Amino acid sequence: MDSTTAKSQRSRGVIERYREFLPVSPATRIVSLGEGNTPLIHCPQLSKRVGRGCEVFVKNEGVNPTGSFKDRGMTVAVSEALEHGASAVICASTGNTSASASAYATRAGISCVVILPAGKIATGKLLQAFVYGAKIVAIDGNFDDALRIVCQLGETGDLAIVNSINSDRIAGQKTAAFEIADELRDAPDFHLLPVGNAGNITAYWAGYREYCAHGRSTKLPVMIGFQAAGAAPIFYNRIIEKLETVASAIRIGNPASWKQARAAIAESRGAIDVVSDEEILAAQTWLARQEGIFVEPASAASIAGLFKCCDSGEAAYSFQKIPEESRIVCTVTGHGLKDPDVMIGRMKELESVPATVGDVRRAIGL
Ligand code: AN7
Repeated sequence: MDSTTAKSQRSRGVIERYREFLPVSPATRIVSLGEGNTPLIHCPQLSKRVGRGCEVFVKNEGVNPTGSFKDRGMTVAVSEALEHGASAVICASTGNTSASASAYATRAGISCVVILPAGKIATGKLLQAFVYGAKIVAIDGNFDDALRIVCQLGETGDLAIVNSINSDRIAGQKTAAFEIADELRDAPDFHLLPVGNAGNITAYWAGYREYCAHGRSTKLPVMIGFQAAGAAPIFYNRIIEKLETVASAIRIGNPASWKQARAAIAESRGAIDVVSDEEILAAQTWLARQEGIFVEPASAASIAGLFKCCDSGEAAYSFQKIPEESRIVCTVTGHGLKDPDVMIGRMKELESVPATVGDVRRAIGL
């Protein structure tokens, strides 16, 4: 590789792009897979659905190196872990954190341990941890049990926790807010996103505030978070032990960043709301078929949430009187191919036809 190629590779990734806002020093060896700089997609069909001249954009985090937003925080967390002498990282996960941690640990040349709720990890995500070579431990419990165990194991000299209780993770994830404000030349008016452990809503709000404080944007968005109805501790204001949702990524009953999420919602005059599994799956299909964006079920919670704000008198935040020409950003957090089982179940068995132009014409209906 010549030095120009090496340099252009190093210049990709969120740390290179937003170094001044991140907790890294000139001496930090950056562990990156070229995360961030994800598309902010203008969505005409979603905009029409909101009406009143509003514009809706989807921030497609599914195109990050391991297929989810977690990579933004992981580049910072693993780079810092390495700098502090860690020889391994550990995390609890509903799937995406473990996929990301496994990849970045490998990239750093250190090992990775992931603690997962048995039977509750989407196929593609479990496969990622396996292929990247993590040590995988499945427990008879949910994500909250896994995180409790990780916290009890604790940090030792050479084992670093890379869940979002690690502030480096939140710091890295703030860069999504920076990218949005840079691209729109200001913060949006509304920001909608799914909420599980509540690290991401915390990170976005911190990012928007920091950018505004530095004069890089002039306003702050209203933050609206969506939980799955069967896993909605923040909405119901109590720890949920019996969790039930098709959106396995956000199957979390006792979020680590609960207080910070509440603060983000209160300070931005936003809201937390719930969407049903049925609404989530309908939104997932709608987004794929109307806008060409295939996201995992948990990610479709932000789109289901947008529909609820538009249509339902029972929404925690109504768009019925939304100011005209508002700009709305929905984050979709993970790629659809990670968690395909429900949609595979809905796909009809394909029947083949003879390999002739005539038969194919008939099959198409020409
Ligand atoms: C696709 O991977 O918690 O509210 O362990 O994978 O910041 O937790 C994943 C969470 C939304 C929720 N969408 O974000 C994990 C994990 C997707 C996710 C969330 C997750 P947070």
